[in-house]
Amino acid sequence: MKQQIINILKENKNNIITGSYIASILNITRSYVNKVISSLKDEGYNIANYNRSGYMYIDDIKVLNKDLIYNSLDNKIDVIIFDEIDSTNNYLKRVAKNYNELLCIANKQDSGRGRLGRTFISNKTNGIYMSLLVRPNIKLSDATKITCMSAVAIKDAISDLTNINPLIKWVNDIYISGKKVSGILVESSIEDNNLDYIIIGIGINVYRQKFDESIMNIATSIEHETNIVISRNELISKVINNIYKHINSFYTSDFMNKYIDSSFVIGKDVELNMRGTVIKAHVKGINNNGELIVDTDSEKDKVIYSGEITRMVLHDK
Ligand code: BT5
Repeated sequence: MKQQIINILKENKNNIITGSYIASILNITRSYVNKVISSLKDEGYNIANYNRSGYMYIDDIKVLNKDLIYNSLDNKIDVIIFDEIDSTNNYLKRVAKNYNELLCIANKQDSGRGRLGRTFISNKTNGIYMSLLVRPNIKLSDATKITCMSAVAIKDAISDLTNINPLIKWVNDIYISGKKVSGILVESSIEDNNLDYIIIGIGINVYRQKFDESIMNIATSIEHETNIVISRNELISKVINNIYKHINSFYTSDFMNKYIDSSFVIGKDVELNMRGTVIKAHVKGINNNGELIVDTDSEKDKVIYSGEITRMVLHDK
């Protein structure tokens, strides 16, 4: 029924049509038409309401579309879309044994996860919540670099579609104007000391939205920062294409240089929470393994890897 109503609305694009007109064509009640249209709007369809029961189809730029995504992928992999799921990372873990590669996307996650047991909040239809299952041919010791590689893939895709150049906050956050627009959660499965698979989980705040109180002051969206309404389908395929470009040339790609060049933290004074102990440090750089190099009161050029840090607070200079 959804598709039939979309078809009627699209056939009458730029014209106002009434709920009773749709109801009479499809032999359903007006209130049912109303219900279906509300759920279409919920999926991202832009349908304007006029008076009480007039509708006008505007566009579907905000709607996830599996065919559009698949057709734009350089490397054709299966794509699965859920309207709502616990977590796209969790889903891929559950089905990993049945697939070589798979891209799972959701309009909303009920238990979206961040790192170290933290939560990643989704706002239905207003963001990208997706995970990619891959089995890259890389050394286990290089798996941590996948987070850096993914950050560069996201940052480049956002700059490609907008007029802004996001920065990367070590180790897994993408920032615009000092606020977080995207986070990455990479999880890997190891078998016999080799990488079995990697799940790259990516959350991006795409459209303007009312953020949960807990993140209101730290989060932003691409639309809020640029006033551009981009297509999630286009952004998804660009990010995935960028990831594959780097994975396929992992040992020759320049992603780590780009990661370092786009760093939001180099040169800043920070507070590092090292699993409970807070130390003050000055960030001098990031090395080719993606580790942080800092000066602290007691140690110069201290190398810190991401697993040691539970939180980093920046002090602008
Ligand atoms: C992350 O963790 O930022 C990793 C986020 C990964 C999310 C994706 S969505 C698809 C896939 N499936 C999942 O279940 N997860 C992945 P972390 O660096 O630990 O940051 C978490 C912190 O970011 C929270 O404690 C909040 O402070 C903040 N936060 C939560 N939701 C946010 C949002 N939508 N935008 C900006 N900040 C947010």
